[in-house]
Amino acid sequence: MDHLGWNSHFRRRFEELGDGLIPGRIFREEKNRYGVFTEGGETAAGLSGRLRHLLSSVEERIVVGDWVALKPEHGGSSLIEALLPRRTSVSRKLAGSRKRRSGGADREQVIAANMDVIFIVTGLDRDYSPRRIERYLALVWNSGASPVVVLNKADLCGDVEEKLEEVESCAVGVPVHALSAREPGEAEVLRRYIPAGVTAALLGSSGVGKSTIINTLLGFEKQKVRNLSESDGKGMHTTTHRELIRLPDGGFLMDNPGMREIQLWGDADDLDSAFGDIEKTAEDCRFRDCRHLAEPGCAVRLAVESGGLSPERLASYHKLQRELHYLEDRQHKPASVIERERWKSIRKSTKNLPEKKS
Ligand SMILES: Nc1nc2c(ncn2[C@@H]2O[C@H](COP(=O)(O)OP(=O)(O)OP(=O)(O)O)[C@@H](O)[C@H]2O)c(=O)[nH]1
Ligand SMILES: [Mg+2]
Ligand SMILES: [Zn+2]
Repeated sequence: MDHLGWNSHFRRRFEELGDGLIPGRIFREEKNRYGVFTEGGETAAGLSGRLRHLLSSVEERIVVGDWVALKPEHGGSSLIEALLPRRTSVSRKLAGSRKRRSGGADREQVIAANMDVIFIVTGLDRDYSPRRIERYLALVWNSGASPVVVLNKADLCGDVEEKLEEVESCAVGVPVHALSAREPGEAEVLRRYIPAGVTAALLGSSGVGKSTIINTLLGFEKQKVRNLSESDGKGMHTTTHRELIRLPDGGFLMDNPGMREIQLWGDADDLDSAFGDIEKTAEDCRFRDCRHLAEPGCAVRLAVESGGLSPERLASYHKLQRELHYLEDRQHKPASVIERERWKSIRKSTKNLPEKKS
């Protein structure tokens, strides 16, 4: 099962569970029915009553990419009895609503689990925005996966080199590729990030070409792609489901519906990774806790004045920092603690499953 992304991390956790279970990986989710890859092939599965109860009490759900433990049932389908701890997870913030039972608090929504690589896809047409790329980068650093920036639709852009340089300066240390997804020869550079055993997700606004990238790498039209005639259909999502797609001789690529807005869920450390250049410059600020606003001896603002750092990038940093500080106040527990606590009760619950009749 190594080609599915199975490794010693998941195996160890799986072995802590009760008997009679088999491991599987979620590749599709549709209204509480799941498509799962197992060693023996694909199976359809639903949640066991226990697990549904357990997950709803911690406001968690199973998502595409998750590793689970299944109990095979008569007739070929299975019940999901446990969710294995995630190695990485992509989360965004669902704004609290007063109408919700949660009492108006913001909530975390996990949209993908156990991704190794995340392609942040932007179009080099009207979609292009370095500020949005920065938000995506903060989101990806928070997930634990490695980001790769894809500037698609290079054929529609007159100054690709300039854009590449601009993005490289705000995505420090992150690979950036400009290409046209419809050209097989150009999309090819992405394949090296998705060898067998690796799982990658494509994130970006609607219409940037995520599904096109998948089709080109596959060599056939598996995913529905927006028609040219509809290409002005604002707010229209062509892809409506999250799904893992296997590349021949390679790993998995997850297609996603376009994201309308990126609300961050994370902490200040993720921001530091996304703004490594600012953090580095900040080492020369006079005050250790300099916020780079109006403090004397601020090296970051000096860099802006001397043209070494763009004022927009600093503004973006401040804006994201405000959002994250706000979130940190509201989060009671770090994600790792929640993951640990959930695992404890999941593991316990599989120990007293009814004995399998043989
Ligand atoms: N000119 C040009 N058009 C492209 C390129 N890549 C994709 N497109 C077009 O852009 C449109 C949108 O592509 P999709 O692949 O459907 O975009 P998506 O990101 O999957 O969109 P959603 O599924 O709605 O999130 C289609 O008409 C594609 O043919 C490219 O490199 N150059
Ligand atoms: Mg799509
Ligand atoms: Zn400073």
